[in-house]
Amino acid sequence: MKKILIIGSTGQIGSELSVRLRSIYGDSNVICGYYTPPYPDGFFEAGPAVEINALHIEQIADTVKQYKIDTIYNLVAILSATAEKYPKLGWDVGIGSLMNCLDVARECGCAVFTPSSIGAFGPNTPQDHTPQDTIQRPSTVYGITKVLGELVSDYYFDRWQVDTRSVRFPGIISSMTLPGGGTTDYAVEIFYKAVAGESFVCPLKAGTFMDMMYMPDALDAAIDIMEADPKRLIHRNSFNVTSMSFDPEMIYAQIKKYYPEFQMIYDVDPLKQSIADSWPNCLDDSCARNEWGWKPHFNLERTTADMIKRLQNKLGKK
Ligand code: AKB
Repeated sequence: MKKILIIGSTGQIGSELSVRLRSIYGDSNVICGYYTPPYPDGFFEAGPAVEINALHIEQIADTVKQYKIDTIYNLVAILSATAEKYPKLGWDVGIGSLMNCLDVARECGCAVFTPSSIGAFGPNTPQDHTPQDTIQRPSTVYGITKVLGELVSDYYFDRWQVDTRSVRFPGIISSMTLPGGGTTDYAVEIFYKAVAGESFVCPLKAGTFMDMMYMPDALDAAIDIMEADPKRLIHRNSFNVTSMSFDPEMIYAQIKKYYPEFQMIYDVDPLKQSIADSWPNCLDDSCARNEWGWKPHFNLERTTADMIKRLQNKLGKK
């Protein structure tokens, strides 16, 4: 049975990944490293939790040794738009947490998952059906940290056989914990506004296409890549994965099927728009499909139906 440490377990992905991993490997085999509040409801009752500042390597090392951890999920990052406002913070947090995890993993024999992102691509990357192996010259500090993360993770595998694996996540849509500071966050916020009966101010222009994924598929991707047969992996860091690609008009039209009165207006945020314009419209994820059987289950229609049902319950709107 795996013994897993999640660092950054209270964020958008971590708060749901911890629940899913515990359902597979057992509550006591998944240790949640936390640092930044707010903490999800019932967080401290659900299983072992340890305060970890990912920039302090000894805190990671002590926890790994105490709990005999064999797999680290490193989910610590400052997302793209916030990192553009605070580039030094974006760099320090993204690279500091990654290097600490890799060094502890090397010493203690752990596998490491650190998500990459569509942000690892840039304005010179082919925008449609973006290949697995292509130009990666991002124009954001977040993207630079992600490219470095991919390269250094492959380096630790090639040089010291640290079992590093990862995926390039698109925007993730979810109902439990809000994302913060990302360029794709609008695709979550729009649902909250619709269900609350408010109008939505969209920060991106109509026609801005980006890859997206519903949380259950993102959890499958993070778990399946770590369970994949290493003999089948030609790539490691990181695999293109996607479930859908849409622009603001398409998600608005889907939500209007449930809330015909819902209104969306545009007030473009130049920073977010320039980041989104530098990212792909839609990825080619055939390497992930061929090398470890990646297959998403949620398209825009299914995501919309499930998000609305969950947010109606959460916000007491039905
Ligand atoms: C962001 O928008 O910064 C993230 C991402 C796509 O990596 N959601």
